[in-house]
Amino acid sequence: MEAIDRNNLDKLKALNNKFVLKIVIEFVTLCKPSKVIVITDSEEDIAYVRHRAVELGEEARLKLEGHTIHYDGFFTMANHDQARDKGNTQVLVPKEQEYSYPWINTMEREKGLNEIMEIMDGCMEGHECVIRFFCLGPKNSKFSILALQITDSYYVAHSEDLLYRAGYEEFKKLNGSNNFFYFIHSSGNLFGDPPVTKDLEKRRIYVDLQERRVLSCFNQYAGNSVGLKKLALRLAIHKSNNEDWLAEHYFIMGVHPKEKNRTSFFCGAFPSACGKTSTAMLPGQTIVGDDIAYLRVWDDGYAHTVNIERGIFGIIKDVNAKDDPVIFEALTTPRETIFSNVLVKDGTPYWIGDGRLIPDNGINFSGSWNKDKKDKDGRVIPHAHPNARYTIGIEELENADPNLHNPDGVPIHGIFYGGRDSDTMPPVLESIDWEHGVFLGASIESETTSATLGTEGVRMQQPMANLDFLVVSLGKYLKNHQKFGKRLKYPPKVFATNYFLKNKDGKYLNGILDKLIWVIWAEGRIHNEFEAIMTPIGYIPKYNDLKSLFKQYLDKEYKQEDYIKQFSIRPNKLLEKQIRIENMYIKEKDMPAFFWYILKNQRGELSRIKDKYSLEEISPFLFEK
Ligand code: OXD
Ligand code: MN
Repeated sequence: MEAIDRNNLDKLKALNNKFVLKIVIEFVTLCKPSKVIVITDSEEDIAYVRHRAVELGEEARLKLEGHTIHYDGFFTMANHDQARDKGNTQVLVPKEQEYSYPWINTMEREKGLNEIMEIMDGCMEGHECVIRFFCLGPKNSKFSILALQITDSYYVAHSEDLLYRAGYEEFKKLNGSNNFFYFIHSSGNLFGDPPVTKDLEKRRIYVDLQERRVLSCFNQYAGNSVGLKKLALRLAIHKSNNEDWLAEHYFIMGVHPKEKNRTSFFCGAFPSACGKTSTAMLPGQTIVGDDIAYLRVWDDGYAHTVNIERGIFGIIKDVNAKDDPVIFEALTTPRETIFSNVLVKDGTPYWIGDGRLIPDNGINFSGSWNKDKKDKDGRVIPHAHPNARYTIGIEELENADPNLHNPDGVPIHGIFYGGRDSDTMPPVLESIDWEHGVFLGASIESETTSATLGTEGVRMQQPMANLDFLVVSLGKYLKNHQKFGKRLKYPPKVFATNYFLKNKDGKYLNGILDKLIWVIWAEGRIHNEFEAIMTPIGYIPKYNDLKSLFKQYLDKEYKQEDYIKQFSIRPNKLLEKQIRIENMYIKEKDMPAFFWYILKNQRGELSRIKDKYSLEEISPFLFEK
């Protein structure tokens, strides 16, 4: 270990943890970096990370103070490192389990480890390797899990400072135990200026449940490289499903209805790029988290939750002064912010849908760019990538909720499940009870987006928007949800939302800010303030309540004809959906019985109303008693 000097070694030794030392020795020996830098929680060490990210060219300074730009690898619009790589993400399992999870990429552990260790042999040659310590969740909290990150990317290390709580001092409190997750990441061979991953064909993300670690190499995109984000979510799902809590792809927000002097807390799961961050950021509300939450049964009878992060790695598309005023303001004023994969001209970042005039040329994720630029396959290169991102601390935002670091988390009153669904589900729907809520979450469908590699616009099942990260069988996962709710005296009310319903001409039936109304209506339902209409798929709002909420919150006249279009029940579309859901879940071996019971009942009810009305769309008024 000549790569580590005395000072850095002392920092490691001060932790008094032989497991940390063993991991560092194993991976430094394998990856062969030229130097090892250990980062503590000190201001000086953290400033060093920020400084090196720029000095090494992984980030470049922009015009506004604190703003930097980072680029991930790009060859063509179809071959790049600008999104999560689901295909090369594998869960390593014992041989006999390899084919038992129909929805999860699994690989035999020994085989996977041999393969990735070979790829990682020497992958950090000529690079510095940074050792980082973080705390997933607030400090001194029952929820939290410590995490060790080893990476040769200062961009990854810097992003983690914005996104997670420092944990070097917390590691000391472990008293030598191995009760932590760990992540090894390398960008692999780099080329160009800025330096990006060259050999994308060697990109691998292997989740080793047995050792509570994830090995990730030959990539830079944060969804693949930042261990504490989606890689830790996978480890947490494994742990929580073998214990008695939940690890979810949830935002957490405080909802503050006007003139009521109260706050209700909601979680929400939406597949990537389906309105998750913008729901958590709705004007007038507060944000606790926008991506990942741990939930526990609390002794006040509620489920409590914490944001395991303290920052946002958000999609920067259609963020403009009108539709996303809070984020737009934060991103256009000086503060520590990393932009990735956007267009830069004269030190100013531009992204898709920012409401500004797009410059004709500049630097973007494809290098030097002009508006006619095409890739090798003849595909037009947009000025910014549709999955371009910003990384920022939540406390930088004026709507940060004061409970962000509360070790007890916040009580959850409601949960939203939403997808990108152009023709099936109404904009908001309330479940009948907890189990029906689990069913609603389990039956989210969504059209694919640019947040993952592959074709966009394909309808996919997205249970709890967590399928990409599942490492246990869906049946086990749903049973864990069911049991969790049963243990609560006050289970949250569950709502399904759909912001993407379209008319026959492909035009959206809702305005971007209308989601505020669905959220406020749901909050009112928690407090028994609105009546609702029972339909075969759950409760929907009454027209008059929405009409006054639209007026009060958006100063908008909500027309009855719009309500009818949005909230009509579509029996044929819904019956088709039921078949798709059945086809998916039938492949699972250990499904909970309640799921099939609800599916069967709904199918019966939908067939009944289909025969009764013989209509493609049944007006909500026909369900009103
Ligand atoms: C994300 C994602 O970045 O889910 O949050 O892809
Ligand atoms: Mn996410």
